[in-house]
Amino acid sequence: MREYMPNEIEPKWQKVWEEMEPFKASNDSDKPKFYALVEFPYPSGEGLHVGHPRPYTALDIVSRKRRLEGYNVLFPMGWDAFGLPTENYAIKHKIHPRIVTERNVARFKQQLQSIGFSFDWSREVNTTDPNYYKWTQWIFLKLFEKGLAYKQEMPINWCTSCKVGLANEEVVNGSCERCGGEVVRKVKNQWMLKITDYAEKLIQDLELVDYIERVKIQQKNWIGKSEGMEVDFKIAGGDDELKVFTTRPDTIFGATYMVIAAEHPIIEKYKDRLVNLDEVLEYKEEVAKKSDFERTELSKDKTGVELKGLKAINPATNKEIPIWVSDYVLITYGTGAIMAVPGHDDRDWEFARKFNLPIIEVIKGGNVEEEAYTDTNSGELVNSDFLNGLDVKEAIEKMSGYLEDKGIGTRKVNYKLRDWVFSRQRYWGEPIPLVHCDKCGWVPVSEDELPLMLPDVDNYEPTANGESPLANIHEWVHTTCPKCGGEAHRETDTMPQWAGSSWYFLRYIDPHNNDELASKEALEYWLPIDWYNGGMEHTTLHLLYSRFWHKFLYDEGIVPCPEPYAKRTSHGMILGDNNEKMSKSRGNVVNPDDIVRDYGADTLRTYEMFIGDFEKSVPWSENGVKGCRRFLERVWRLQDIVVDGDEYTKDLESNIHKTIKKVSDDFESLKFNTGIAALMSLLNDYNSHGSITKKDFETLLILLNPVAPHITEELWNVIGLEGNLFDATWPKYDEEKTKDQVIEMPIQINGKVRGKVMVNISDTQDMVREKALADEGVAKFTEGKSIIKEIFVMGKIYNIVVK
Ligand code: ANZ
Ligand code: ZN
Repeated sequence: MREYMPNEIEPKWQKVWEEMEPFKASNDSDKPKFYALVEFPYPSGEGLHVGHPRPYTALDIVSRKRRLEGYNVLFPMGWDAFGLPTENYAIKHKIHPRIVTERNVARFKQQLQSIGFSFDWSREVNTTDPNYYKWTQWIFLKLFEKGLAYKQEMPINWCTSCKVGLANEEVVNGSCERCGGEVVRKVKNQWMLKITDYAEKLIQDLELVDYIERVKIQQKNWIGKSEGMEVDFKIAGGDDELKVFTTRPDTIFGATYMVIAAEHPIIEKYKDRLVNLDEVLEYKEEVAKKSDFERTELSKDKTGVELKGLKAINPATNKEIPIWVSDYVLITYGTGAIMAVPGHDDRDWEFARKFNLPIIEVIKGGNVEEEAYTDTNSGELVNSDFLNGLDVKEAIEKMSGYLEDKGIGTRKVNYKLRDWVFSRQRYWGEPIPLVHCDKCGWVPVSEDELPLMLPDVDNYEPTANGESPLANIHEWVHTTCPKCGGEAHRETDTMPQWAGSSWYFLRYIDPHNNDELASKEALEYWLPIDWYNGGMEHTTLHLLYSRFWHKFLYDEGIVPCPEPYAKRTSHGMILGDNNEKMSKSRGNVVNPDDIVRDYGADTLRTYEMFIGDFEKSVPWSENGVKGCRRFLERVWRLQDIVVDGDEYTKDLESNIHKTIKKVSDDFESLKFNTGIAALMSLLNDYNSHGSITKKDFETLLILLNPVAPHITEELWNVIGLEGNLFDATWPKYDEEKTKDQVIEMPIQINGKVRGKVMVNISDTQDMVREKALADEGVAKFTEGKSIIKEIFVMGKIYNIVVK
């Protein structure tokens, strides 16, 4: 027997796969289809991380298994290659981002191939390829045509270090998700996508898909549907109202003051009446520097200024109440103004305490002198005139009706979801294919001019005034209006990185199509994606954005189904061996190349799947890697005990059937670790038996193949099985043979359990009776008596009635 040498056999098989293309998906096949998708990576300069292969191996396992089961499988890979890190690297090292991207892609690809994933490389896509981004631009133009892309002056999250606008989703704890830099508010003219038009559908259609629960919950929370009322509060001595959004109209008798956002237009409007205008404006300036996160942080000390000289009237009590401006009310939600109910809202309570504002209890249950009483989904109304004595639900209804009747309230549904800030003032992104003409306004570049190529520049730095570097290329910016032929200039902002990943799964379906984003037939054949696995960190960004684009394309009749992903699962992170997130600075990063070199790709794959519960975060362990390598070595040595025979060994048969069943089920339900454990246990059975037939070995090889494809292909050849394993058929199991053969069965006499006997499930009732009556405990109750009735269900119940 040769030694097990993964460094020899792995490249050999990778070459065979490359040449014979067994993993190539066909767009024209009678087989059932299976489309498995993993998130395509951002090809960073750091190369692959051991976190990457975890989800990839998981769906590689499912894909390989499904192919052996007779499916036409599409399991593609590509590159999400536009974006800041590449651009920043390019700026620093003065290398064109295109070159940087090429290098990084080449390295990533080589790494992925060395791990032996069964991707269909003939369908590789790259978001920075003009033949790809042509269609990203095309989709954008469709959105523009339908009024779903618009330009607006708006306060955006501005990263002071990247000098770029960020979507809400890219701001984490008040800092830039990418660089950790400080994020402030800045008013800029930005392209926006109206994802909010799809807010309701994005919630409703979660009913249509099979996503793991935590993904559904996160999506719903992010969209943040909230049902309430808009209520007008009159400005005292004016003919104006201040409109608030509240989910709790029942608490209105407890509204002792109002709060508006610092950006609320009422400040400007009533500036002549404000006796402390300077103070208000100063506060406003202070607030402008803060991010939403800082403003709304619960624990932070409340700040604010009263609008002196202005009062509002509570429409329930008809009393005058003060109006304050504070940063805890956001201009971007509801109406940018609230009625404050300090008795039952924590933030209002803290604010009221700090500024000595009255606190009134309107729902019984707590002590509002001590803290806000917020356990108010139900409860009895007090201090609330005609609502007194009602329960919360009745009070909400009654007050809503009352306000509607008076014409000062309307029911309103609000969503936390904001429109998507779609422009970036950066170089390395898709140019937005629009032209501005003084006469015609924003005009789309004509479709046959797509792709609108990203021009070459010498300098990718964002300009000091925050404009995109493209703004500096005079000859590119100046153009003619596609509509009137007059002088015009191009939009110089580019699209965010999320653009290319919002539809990449469609391009895989028909990646070389020059006339359409993908052909209708191909889309109809492959969609929806049967299984998409990706990180939890993408639940609120990429997953939502791509569902939105897909829904839009569905409404446009371009794709055949309303949801792109029939199923979504998510994996846990792989942590460093010290249980902390892997990072360069912590010095706990494991490079998959090293594992492949020292142990082999099959060991890396097996370990990544055996490491623990797929859905949980788990620490890396070098010992665990070694254990997996030993397992594969033992599989390798099985070749020594193989004897001829195309039947299962009798003594092993039941365990083989059980293992087929277990592995088949586990590989489909994220339980890769227990599936592998079952294979390890079968290996032990084989070894204890001392010899195995070719058939026994063959089944083990097929079952292990999706996890460790190289060693199993090699062994298949070594023992002289026909053809290649990749052409084999996934084994079937016989349900009967998976059942435990010998079981313990309780024996009842006159309804009471008096003993237990071991029976074989193929035993007849007569055989079991014989065993039962021979049992000492049972015999005590049957001796000298006669049997008058028996109830017998194999494996479940045996009751003997005696007299
Ligand atoms: C009175 C009230 C009484 C409220 C009470 C809550 C509890 P959700 O569920 O998240 O939609 N609110 C409205 N607009 C706001 C803004 N722009 N910035 C900050 N807070 C705002 O929350 C709705 C509640 O958040 C609204 O209902 C309002 O306070 C506040 F016992 O009105 B409530
Ligand atoms: Zn024009």
